[in-house]
Amino acid sequence: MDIHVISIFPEMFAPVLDAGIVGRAQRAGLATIQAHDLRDHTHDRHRTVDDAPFGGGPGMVIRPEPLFEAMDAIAPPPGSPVIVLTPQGKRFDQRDAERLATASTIVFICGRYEGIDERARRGLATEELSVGDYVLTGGELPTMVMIDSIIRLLPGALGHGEEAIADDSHTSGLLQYPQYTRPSEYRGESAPDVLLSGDHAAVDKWRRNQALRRTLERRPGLLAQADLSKQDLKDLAALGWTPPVE
Ligand code: 9D3
Repeated sequence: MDIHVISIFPEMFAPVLDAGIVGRAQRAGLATIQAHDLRDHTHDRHRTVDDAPFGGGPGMVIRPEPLFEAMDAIAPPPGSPVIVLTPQGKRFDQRDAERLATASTIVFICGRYEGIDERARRGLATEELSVGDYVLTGGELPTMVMIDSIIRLLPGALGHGEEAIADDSHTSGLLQYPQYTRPSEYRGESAPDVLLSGDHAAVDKWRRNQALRRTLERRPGLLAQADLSKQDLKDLAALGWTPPVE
């Protein structure tokens, strides 16, 4: 997979993306990540990428020319996802990560200021994505969030111990159950006996029930989409939950 990023802060990316699993995936040849400096696609002495909004108002808007010229230089294969990061975008989720993990080339265009010129957005973007309803200073961190979630899905990106953890599907849309490790008692608090019992069926049952309780408490909206068994529905009913009617 070849990932291109267009940004006025291209130096932000390597320190984050050269570390950990994503760094290892790059070194293994599973993905390349190139951060392009938008200012390299300007023609004036001051390398100006932005200008005041037509019609007035606060802030600055990224001019279309450097964006189009940066895209001409990258020349992604036709049909490649070209993602503009913007607070107005669709909220990125795991399904987007799974879909984008099948692309061969992806371009991320990081907005700053009040956004990018509408003609660049319409002319270049195949989609617009956000990471959530909070205000950041630009699209660089959202881009890194998305790259991280996409690259870990590439075959071979996770080590053997990590593969099982990557099978997020078996948790089927519920929050994770609580985890414990040694020591079995710490500062007066014991790990649940069932986890030390060696009874794998009992452990599975306890974990599933804990996942259901946590999801109900913290993210009840997830339950409507979750893959729930008859037993799950019984357990949830015991906790006072009833399936929403469409
Ligand atoms: C103060 C400026 N705001 C006026 C209504 C709009 C605005 C423009 C640009 C707010 C933030 C930004 C910079 N953010 C992003 O480019 C961004 C972002 C975000 O802020 N939150 C969540 N996801 C994303 S993706 C890109």
